[in-house]
Amino acid sequence: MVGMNVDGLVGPSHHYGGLSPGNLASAKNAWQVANPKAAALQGIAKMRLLFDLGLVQGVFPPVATPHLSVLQALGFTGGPETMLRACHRSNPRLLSAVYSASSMWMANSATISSAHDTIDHKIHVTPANLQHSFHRSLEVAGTGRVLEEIFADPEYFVHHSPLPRHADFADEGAANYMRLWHESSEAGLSLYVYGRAAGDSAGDQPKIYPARQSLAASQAVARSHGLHPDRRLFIRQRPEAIDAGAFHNDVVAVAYANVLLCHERAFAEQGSVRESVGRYFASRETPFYWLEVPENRISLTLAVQSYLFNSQILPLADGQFLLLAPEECRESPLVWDYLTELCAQDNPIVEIRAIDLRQSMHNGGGPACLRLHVPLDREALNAVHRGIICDKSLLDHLSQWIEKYYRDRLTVDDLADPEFYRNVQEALDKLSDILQLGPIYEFQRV
Ligand code: SUG
Repeated sequence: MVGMNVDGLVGPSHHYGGLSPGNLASAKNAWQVANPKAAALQGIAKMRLLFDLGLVQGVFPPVATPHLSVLQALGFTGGPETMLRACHRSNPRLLSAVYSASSMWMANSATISSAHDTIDHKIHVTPANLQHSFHRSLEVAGTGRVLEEIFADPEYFVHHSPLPRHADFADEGAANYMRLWHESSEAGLSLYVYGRAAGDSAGDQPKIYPARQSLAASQAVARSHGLHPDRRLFIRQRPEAIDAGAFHNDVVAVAYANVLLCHERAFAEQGSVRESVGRYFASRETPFYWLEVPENRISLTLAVQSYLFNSQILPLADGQFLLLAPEECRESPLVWDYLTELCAQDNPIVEIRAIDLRQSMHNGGGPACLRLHVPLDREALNAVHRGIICDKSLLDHLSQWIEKYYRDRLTVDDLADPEFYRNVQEALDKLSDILQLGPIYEFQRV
């Protein structure tokens, strides 16, 4: 199993719209000045780091913004520039939503199941419906189209439609999905984490912020992917964690191979989750590391501020792992000391590094949010569209493209600028060439 990470390229319209209630960073930075150029270059630096580590790294183009068809559907008329100006005057929040660059957070784009876990031995892909937030729901069609284009070979990949768009089936993709496995066996254990379920009592639900992922959605994804029933678990996220700002599971837990690093208050029935996972690995006589961070060392509040659990766990040689944490973890002595201790203990994590992703972090997106992990072996990897697989030359090319087209200052008000609109289209048109993807954008087809 080689596995690959696909990172969302930050789009040229990256800005701070304050569009995500329950996401504390998004609310705090609402309407601040963003720097799309720095945001995109920070993303490239992360991809470069993984490539330099010898890992397979892919890049995923941003969904085209603005979503003009949405403005039309909402009654705006005239040419693009007229509609954008009118929308800015009457409803700037809507303008922010149709221009949101939120497709960068690839962890939310889809849930992908390994061919080693599915009954037909194919890799199954379901784009998340992201129906919880309006601006994110606009990503779905564009993302799904490109996923089909990149993972096109039916010999290896099966694509499903997003789940029906209703709160009962609210799906936020791999941000609430973890796969555990051990190198000695190809099969894995799938953990689906949800925030709410039909028939919930008041005590099951968070009191301040909304729970996004529904149990019915997670069950539907597992069912349609044909996951072996004895190798999946549905786990309730702790409502208290959601109220502390963990709007996705990947803000309080991260897993890779046979390591699960989580906060003490990540899951509602934490003890029984630990037991079930432990039993799974014990029955296969393979080692498993449950690394639980106690509240008295790092509070839920600090976990959300530092985004410690949004780190990426990456394989090094000899079965050892590197933890790639956001820079905010290094800035907190409590968090950094804890991580340093963790590295010295008996577990496969032997190194920590911090990375500056501040532009994305200010909208609530850390290292793990920016990537979608795709479990695949060498043969399936050979079937992936080559144009998106990073090497030095592609990363250099993308950096030059960003330098040329991206602004270093963008506010919600700037989104009404007609020149900005033309500039974004030109940039995206060029990007589809760089990634050898053909006309993936609607505006390229009309
Ligand atoms: O859905 N932020 C995203 C952040 C997603 C992070 N992803 C994971 N945890 N996997 C969200 O809340 C903010 C956009 C704005 O406010 O402009 C936003 O959509």
